[in-house]
Amino acid sequence: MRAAILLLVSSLFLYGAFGARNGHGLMKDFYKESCPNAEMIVRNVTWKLTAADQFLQADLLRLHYHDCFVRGCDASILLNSTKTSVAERDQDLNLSLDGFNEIDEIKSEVEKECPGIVSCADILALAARDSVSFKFKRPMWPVLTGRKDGKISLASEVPGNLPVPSSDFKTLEQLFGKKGLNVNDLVALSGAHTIGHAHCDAFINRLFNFKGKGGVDPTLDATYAALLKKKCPKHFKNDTLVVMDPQSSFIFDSHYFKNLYQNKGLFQSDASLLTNAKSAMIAKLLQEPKEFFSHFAKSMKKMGSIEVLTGFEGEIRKQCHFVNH
Ligand code: HEM
Ligand SMILES: *[C@@H]1O[C@H](CO)[C@@H](O)[C@H](O)[C@H]1NC(C)=O
Ligand SMILES: *[C@@H]1O[C@H](CO)[C@@H](O)[C@H](O)[C@H]1NC(C)=O
Ligand SMILES: *[C@@H]1O[C@H](CO)[C@@H](O)[C@H](O)[C@H]1NC(C)=O
Ligand SMILES: CC(=O)N[C@H]1CO[C@H](CO)[C@@H](O)[C@@H]1O
Repeated sequence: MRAAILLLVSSLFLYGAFGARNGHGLMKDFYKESCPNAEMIVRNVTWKLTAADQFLQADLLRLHYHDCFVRGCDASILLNSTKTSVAERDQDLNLSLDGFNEIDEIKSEVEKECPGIVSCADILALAARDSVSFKFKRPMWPVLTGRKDGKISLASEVPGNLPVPSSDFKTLEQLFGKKGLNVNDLVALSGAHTIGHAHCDAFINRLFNFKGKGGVDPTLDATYAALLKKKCPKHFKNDTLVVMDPQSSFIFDSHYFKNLYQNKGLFQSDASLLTNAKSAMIAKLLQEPKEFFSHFAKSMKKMGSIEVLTGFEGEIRKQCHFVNH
């Protein structure tokens, strides 16, 4: 008895200390027997949708990231608010999330072939990978499967788990650390900002009255800052979109890190990667496309394993927006 308690205590300790829950029970091609075409259906539908909408790869990649950082990769980001509880996706920070309808479309194609077998969390992880991979016609990172869907989604769990764009390096390091991700992962995954767009409110604090001193963030390139001010004046329109990687915002490449080194990282969180010697060194290395792709792949595999539900945990949702009855 005493030994059992000791074992329990020490394994709890190990779990806590090393985030051992991350990825337990995931495997390659989990649906090989139960739904052999699942991954191909997800890929085919995702590619069709991506061909029709060049914004989709960024939408899905971001959705997967937001899912994983709050309550693990359990598709909690896809759940709608209910009468009694406000869901993650309806937290202020998240109002700009998109891609939900596309996930529904992919899910319904998979359900046609194998009802009740493939989780929304796996579909989201696969679709994010496949959408970014569309132009390359090969998978840009490995996605293990076997995730189950969670039943809880709380807006109140977003702050403190998801970094905000004004986060400094220490905060980012800490928030990523809580998820079992290190500085290598932080830098590589920040490279996701090589695609996509942002709203003015995410960086307006850098343009006017930065830290209450009345001016522009001195770490932001002055010419670029002037351009941003034109797009996002003090009284900006809340639907203005700004590209995050100016020359190639639809192209998944290592250009983000070149921009970063020209002091054109859009958010303080981006710029902060140059404020630490180690992360700055990694960011320099990742300017090289080959290095970026291989680091990104490794880190995405880790991110996709954060606090996953597997085995008898969770459920396979019938509809990604709602828990089963
Ligand atoms: C390091 C901490 C991070 C912060 C503070 C951050 C913050 C943000 C913010 C503020 C936006 C703009 C949202 C908007 O205004 O509409 C954004 C966009 C985006 N983020 Fe991040 N992010 C971080 C890490 C990541 C990671 C790890 C990924 C994925 C692996 C990611 C993927 C994206 C993508 C693809 C977009 C573009 C979305 C679109 O165009 O629809 N971000 N991020
Ligand atoms: C997916 O697309 C490929 C290429 O177009 C096709 O050969 C294959 O039959 C499709 N598979 C499924 C399951 O939709
Ligand atoms: C879920 O909520 C979103 C945003 O409030 C809404 O647009 C959507 O129609 C809802 N989805 C379903 C299936 O009810
Ligand atoms: C943007 O501003 C308009 C007009 O002020 C408002 O009606 C709308 O709800 C805002 N949209 C968001 C997403 O905040
Ligand atoms: C649409 C939009 O951007 N909504 C909110 C997103 O998060 C920021 C930061 O918390 C809010 O200021 C926005 O109102």
